[in-house]
Amino acid sequence: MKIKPYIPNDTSLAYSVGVTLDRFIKKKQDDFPFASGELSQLLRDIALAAKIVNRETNRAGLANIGGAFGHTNVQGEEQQKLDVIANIRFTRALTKGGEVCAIVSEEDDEVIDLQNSSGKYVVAIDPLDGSSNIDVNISIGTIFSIYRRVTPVGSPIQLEDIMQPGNQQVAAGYVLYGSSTMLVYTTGCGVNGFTYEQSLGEFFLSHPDMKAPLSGNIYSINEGVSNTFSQGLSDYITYCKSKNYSARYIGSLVADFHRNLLKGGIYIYPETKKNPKGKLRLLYEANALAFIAEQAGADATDGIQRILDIQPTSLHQRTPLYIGSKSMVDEALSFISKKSSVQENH
Ligand code: P6P
Repeated sequence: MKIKPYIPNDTSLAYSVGVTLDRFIKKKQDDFPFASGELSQLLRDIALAAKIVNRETNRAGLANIGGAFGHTNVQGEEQQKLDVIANIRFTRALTKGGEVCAIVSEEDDEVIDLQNSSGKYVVAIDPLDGSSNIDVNISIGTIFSIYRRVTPVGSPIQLEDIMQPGNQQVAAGYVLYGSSTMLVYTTGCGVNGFTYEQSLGEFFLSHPDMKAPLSGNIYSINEGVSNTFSQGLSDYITYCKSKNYSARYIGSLVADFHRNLLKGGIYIYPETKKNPKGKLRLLYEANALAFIAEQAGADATDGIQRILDIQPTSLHQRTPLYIGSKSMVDEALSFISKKSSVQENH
């Protein structure tokens, strides 16, 4: 019998479609000798829900699932229909996957206890951030953090399983439903981005080992409320203008964060009169993006301390957020701390 050697690089007839998310997760799992596969399964469950939410955001205008749901969430924000749908999709996928014991969601007032005490993991999620942009076809996103529960598997979940600082995350990521749909995540060994190929229903590795530029010339902030900025922050914005930086603010955190991660830049949501503790939520927005930022060589702070070191005290607590290229975050902090120290001395 003649055996013909396989020629792996024969792309003359059929180009390689690349590395699927599933294959990447499996390979990375093999890199951890003691990995048991539960986290891998959890990541697959999130990817499945992302594919479904992607389909629904793409057809929102056609399927009468755009617009307001008619309720307000615990944040006092008007829920969009897709907020509710996305929340159902991710909660259902994580429940059926069997790896999760509890979920903290922007869309639910209380912790969702999945009654699965054998689940090792806790997920904090913003199922659809920026959803007010859905009806005007601007990019929106999902943001998620994954923690290992700290109480014994098999026992009822406790608050300490939920209120963990961001430096305890085992994984974090976001899905960007934009001109293309991407899933970007980290498990603490760098950041990798996957682009969704609709025709095959698969995420393919498109941005391996993502690294943020150390600096940049893009600043993202809502200057419409600049009259309530601290003097230090106002001085920093003036500095950005003096350097001819570009102002880019989409009003969708995941979209602004993703662009700044690739091109270099800083996103700032400070304390404002309307949001005296900042607008963004620590558990399911700031922590996940801060983990990704630091894994990509960038920075994330609340203006005083590292986001990942903040000990949560309440489920939906908010935090000021300065996140992006390291040197730009340092620059911003230098203006803020200078002014605050001057004010303290008066
Ligand atoms: P503002 C969306 O509601 C969000 O949470 C982020 O995605 C976005 O960056 C920010 O709020 C926009 O808030 O107050 O500038 O409209």
